[in-house]
Amino acid sequence: MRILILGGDGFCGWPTSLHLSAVGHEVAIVDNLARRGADVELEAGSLTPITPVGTRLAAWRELTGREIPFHRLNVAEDYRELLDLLVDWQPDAVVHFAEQRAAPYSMKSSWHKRYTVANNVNATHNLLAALVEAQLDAHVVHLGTMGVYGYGTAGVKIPEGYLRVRFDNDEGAEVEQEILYPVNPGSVYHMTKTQDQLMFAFYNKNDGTRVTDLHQGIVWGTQTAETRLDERLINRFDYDGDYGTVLNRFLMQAAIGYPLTVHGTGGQTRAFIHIQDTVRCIQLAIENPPEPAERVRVFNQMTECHRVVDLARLVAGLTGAEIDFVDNPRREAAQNELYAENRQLVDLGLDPIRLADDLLAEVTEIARAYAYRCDRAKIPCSSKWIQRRELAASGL
Ligand code: NAD
Ligand code: USQ
Repeated sequence: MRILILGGDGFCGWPTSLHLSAVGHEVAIVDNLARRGADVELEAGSLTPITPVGTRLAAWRELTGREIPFHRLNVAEDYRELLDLLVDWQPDAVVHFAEQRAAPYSMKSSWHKRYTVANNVNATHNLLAALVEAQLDAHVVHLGTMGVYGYGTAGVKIPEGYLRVRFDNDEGAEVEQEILYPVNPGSVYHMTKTQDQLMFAFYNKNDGTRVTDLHQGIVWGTQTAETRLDERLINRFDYDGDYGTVLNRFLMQAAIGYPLTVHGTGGQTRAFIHIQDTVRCIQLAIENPPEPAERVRVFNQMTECHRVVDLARLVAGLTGAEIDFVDNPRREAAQNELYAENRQLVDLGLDPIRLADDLLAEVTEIARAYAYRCDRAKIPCSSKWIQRRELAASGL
């Protein structure tokens, strides 16, 4: 298949591009390098030494003989270029990673909030409008988030996208319907993902656009079978307070002897998936597209749920690291239960990688190998959900 990867230079997009190319698909990447720009803005780069896009792609060509064309364009702004590319290249599927994905970054200031909304909402809408204008029936595979549901549970597993509800109509008869699961975003970033859902539902209903929305949990790990082939292909490893995610941060903190930064009590429960499973799930979604006129498919792309404090204890047990319970910079429940359904991807053939597998050790080894690149000053989370001025005004 011909597969266009929007955001193909990022943490999930790069290994996905290589994996799809390795299994024989024809792949092209679109990226505006905004993520590399954020490294410059935040003065905090990837722990691993990622090479420039041209070097990455040349290394892949040299190792495998496979070409991956690269198009530098802003999906949220360069509509005409995106449309021309879709018309010229005629992809069978478009994988959409091209959004600002860090919750703390999205809460840093009003500029960051506005940038995240403008970038994410316009990127998704431009893609949908361009597919219609190009009269292209490409399957859109979007990276959404488990965070659209919020992290609560009504005592049942969170279903995959839709909730069956029963209510009495005006005549008193019981009516049953399936609705999109009610959204409950916890940051401006997560809010943009709930808006993406509405756009997919509308274009699917109005234009028959075929969409699979992958509600992904927190991705951990860094390397995949393909990125391991050569150091020039190495994947990024975010550890800073804005882009670093919790388990990779703990593994990296342990590797450099920095106490593990548990926010609050650590009672927050979240869903997780290893990066190797991410690329496999995307392959499964692409190779099993929705039928024409099928409603938006939603898969929960996660393999297990853990409490933050349990992850800290696990890493501390493996490495001897200390745990530091720090004030929580976010506004989130101090503790929650989380159970989520993930049957559809398992039924399609996903064999989940578990935390118990030896990949925790691999991540620790990578973190140790590149520990000299870490700037310890960038580790604390400085982005606060409620700024001091707002906090005083609200009396919280
Ligand atoms: P990332 O920031 O590493 O990659 C995103 C890529 O998209 C970057 O290379 C960036 O330059 C590019 N991009 C952003 N806006 C763009 C635009 N307007 N035009 C062109 N390119 C643009 O993020 P990631 O971790 O790879 O996440 C990819 C997707 O997966 C995101 O949509 C995110 O919401 C979702 N996701 C990520 C995680 C995770 O733990 N990393 C978990 C769940 C969901
Ligand atoms: N946390 C800590 N200590 C840290 C960092 C985080 O205790 O040093 C806590 C946070 O307070 C939060 C939890 O760990 O309760 C998860 O935080 P995170 O930064 O690992 O993940 P999150 O902000 O939820 O975002 C990440 C990705 C995002 C994706 C989301 C999936 O950056 O793109 O959408 O995971 S999910 O969490 O399922 O919504």
